[in-house]
Amino acid sequence: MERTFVAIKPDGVQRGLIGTILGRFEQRGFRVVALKMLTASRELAEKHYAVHRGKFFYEDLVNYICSGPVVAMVLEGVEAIKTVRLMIGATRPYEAAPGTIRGDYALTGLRNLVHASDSPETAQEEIALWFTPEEIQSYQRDLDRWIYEE
Ligand code: FUP
Repeated sequence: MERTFVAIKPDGVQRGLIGTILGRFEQRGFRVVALKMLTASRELAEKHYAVHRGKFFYEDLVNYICSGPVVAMVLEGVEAIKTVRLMIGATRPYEAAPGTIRGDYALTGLRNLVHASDSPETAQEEIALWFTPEEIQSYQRDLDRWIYEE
């Protein structure tokens, strides 16, 4: 099993898409093992987007992620990192395939609704940045045997 970090960004919360976005991941079969709403501090946002520091869109990006409450979560499942990235779609929503979250609900760059870790290394870093170990639950569900082969 793999864990990945996902955040519904402020536009997703404002547009009333928390349930829709979370529901897609649940319906796909992922286990939600951590979940909280918070408004990211500038310090948290700068750490989260450290890789983009110095790029032309960095300031706007940090301001955007801090602009209102976000819903942060950790999802668990087989190939979670890759599969969740495929589910959210291309970074630029106008290039995101229909059927993806961005491709179905978003149109432009800095209103792309959702973030998801893009590699095992970033997943580990982002989970540790946004959650304490105590905030993450390990559990089994009876229905997992209908999602995963024995
Ligand atoms: P993603 O992982 O798909 O969210 O994409 P990145 O981590 O590469 O980018 C993070 C955010 O930066 C995106 F959500 C949107 C913004 N961005 C731009 O505004 N312009 C760019 O050229 C690249 C990223």
